[in-house]
Amino acid sequence: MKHVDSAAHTRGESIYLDDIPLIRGSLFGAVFGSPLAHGIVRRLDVSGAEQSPGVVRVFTFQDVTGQNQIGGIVPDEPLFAEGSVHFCGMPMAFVVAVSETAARHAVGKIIVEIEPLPVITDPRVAQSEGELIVPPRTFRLGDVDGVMAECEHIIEGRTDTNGQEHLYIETQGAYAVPLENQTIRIYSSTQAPTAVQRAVSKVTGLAMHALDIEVTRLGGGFGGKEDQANGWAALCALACLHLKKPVKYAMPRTDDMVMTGKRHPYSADFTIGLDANLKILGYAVTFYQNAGAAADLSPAVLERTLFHCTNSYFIPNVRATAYSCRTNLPPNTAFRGFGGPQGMFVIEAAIAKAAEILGVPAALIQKRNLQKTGDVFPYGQLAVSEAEACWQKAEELYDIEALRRGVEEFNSANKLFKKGLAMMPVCFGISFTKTLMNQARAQVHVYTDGSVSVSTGAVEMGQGVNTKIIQVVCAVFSIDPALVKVQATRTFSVANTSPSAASATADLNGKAVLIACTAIMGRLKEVAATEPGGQEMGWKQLVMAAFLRRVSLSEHAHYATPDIHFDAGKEKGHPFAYHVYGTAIVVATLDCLRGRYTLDAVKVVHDSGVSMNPTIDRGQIEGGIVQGIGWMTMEEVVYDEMGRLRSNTLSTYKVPDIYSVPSEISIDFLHTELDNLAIFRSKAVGEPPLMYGIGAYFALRNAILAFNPSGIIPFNAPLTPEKALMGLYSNKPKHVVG
Ligand code: LUZ
Ligand code: MOS
Repeated sequence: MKHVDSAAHTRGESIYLDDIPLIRGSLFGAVFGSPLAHGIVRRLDVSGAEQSPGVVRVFTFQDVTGQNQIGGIVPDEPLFAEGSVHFCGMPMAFVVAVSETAARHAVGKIIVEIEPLPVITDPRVAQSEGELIVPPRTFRLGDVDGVMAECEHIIEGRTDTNGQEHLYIETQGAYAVPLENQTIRIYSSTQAPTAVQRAVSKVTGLAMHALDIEVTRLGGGFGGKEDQANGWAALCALACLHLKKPVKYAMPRTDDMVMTGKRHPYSADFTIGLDANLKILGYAVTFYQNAGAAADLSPAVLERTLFHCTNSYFIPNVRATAYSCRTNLPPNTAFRGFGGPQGMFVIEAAIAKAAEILGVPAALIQKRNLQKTGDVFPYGQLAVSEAEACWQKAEELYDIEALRRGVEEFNSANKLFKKGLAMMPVCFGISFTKTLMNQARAQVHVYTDGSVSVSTGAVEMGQGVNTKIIQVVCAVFSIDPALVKVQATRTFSVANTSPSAASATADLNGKAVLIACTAIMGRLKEVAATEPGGQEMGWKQLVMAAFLRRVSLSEHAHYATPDIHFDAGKEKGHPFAYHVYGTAIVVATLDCLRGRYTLDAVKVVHDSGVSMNPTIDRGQIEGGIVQGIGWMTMEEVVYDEMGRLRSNTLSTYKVPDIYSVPSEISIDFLHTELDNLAIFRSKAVGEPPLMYGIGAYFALRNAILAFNPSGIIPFNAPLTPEKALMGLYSNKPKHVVG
């Protein structure tokens, strides 16, 4: 089935926040953000803004009617700076005016005096000064220290991965509309309507039942709107409550880039121990997560880094410690993969370094250590593993040996261009790591004309979840998709929802829809069995017959993932419903004079279970790969030592465009019939493919080493053309041409 939005998207008719027709009298907000990354506020003078033309009112922390607090996991994030500032761009005031232009103009008239305090941007510095968001955590398996004594090879190293700007096409924003009796409807560009509802409730003091959060769709989220849509909605709601007028704030791109957090940069130290047969016996790793100035989702992201620190490999002895470090950057947040990619990069770097030192292909070490069914993860869950199946299918399908020979032949025939090849296996756990979040609800109405309306907690953000939900309905009712409509996601229709995140949205909400539809279908079957001529009735007739007999045509159902649990005290359990596996082969060509590169091919075998929509899943995989390549090779978030974002526009922050897409992306599905907890056994597909992009870093690294075998290339991503050039000419190669 085609993506239900494809026609409207193509015609430009789909409704995003900025397309909602405004109510007459609507007002517009603009945020004044802190110019300094850390300091004590000595003076905040908004009088100039108040007198600016068109301004209705300027809000600060003093106007908060509830609590000045939007922290989700840890209450450590004021909505408005109060007394001190902790990152550049931290909201200090919200100007509301009759037009966007008037509001933005007035922001420039606000005067602040801030007494500067020392700025920390490096997570290692924060850790050494005891600036931690939460206490460190350690996952343990076996006895790492003991086993290292038995290892033939012990290799140590350090890695650094940078952040990543979400760059959803639609920026953050909200539009708050007053209803009667202190009730507010908020249109929000959020992945988590309930999170917005909770945050607004806390800030305004209104009960959750007075806050209807509505989301039709997002122009992209990628995790950036899992937690960070809350603040803007709270600002609009607060102003709406005070002024009794609709208030809208859709962020200008630069505000969005400056004020919102990104993927967490990580620094890490590793020690990997191998025996003479290249079996990895032990792996010790310490992660330093750059959390930014407040917790946001950092503790959960940190946890997923630990869960994925061994990627697709079975390692019998592991010690992984992770620090969530408080710095003076905007609070970093969820981003596709949610800490998993950062953890996987380190084990891949450890394997690559071991391979380089031992003079063997990294693929040999990777292959020899792939996890098997029954192997235990460091957190205690037993694997039902497709790691070897994906790798083997990739070997057969794409003839890796021929590809490798092709690369070698190219490299011996060419001096100034070199190719590199890397394998990138992936294993990603599906479920929110917080067990309680793995629940969902759905409301299904069948109308007397036979049309069906579905509401769930799922937010459509381009990923195709509404299409999959329609497929679930059609499968149960055996009806045409044209009869089914998925409604906007609303907190008044479906309550207490988890964010659309963790790749689990179609599974959780789809299963709730399945339960609801199955219940309605059960009642309809009973009507068909007992009504004269019932067996011959078509869908519409049957629905009408049921209505006439006063049988309920509506259902509200609940689903909670069974069998999952995790004990954070012991750091052991069974947190994931299942894992998604895959293997990618990445080939890159490097221009050794300029450091520029192109990706020749990404060839993937992806474990999809039984894909319920191969077209949508393919789209998710292609997008994930390109986004992963962007993170690894070109997107460079730059903060200066004062904590100011230097890469704050699209001229200074390079994202993949059509020209950076690999010349070839081949996707083959590993079709597995094993029973699992995925909806219709169609495994989750949102996040896992991003990590194939990690292979691009290692393919490029291999190309650099083909040119300069003694090149020094820190494990520092993104490997931009500038860094590639430094690697190519590092350590004074003897054979430099020229
Ligand atoms: N959000 C969350 C997530 O709260 N918990 C998770 O485990 C998760 N995983 C991926 C993306 N968002
Ligand atoms: Mo996401 S990082 O699953 O919102």
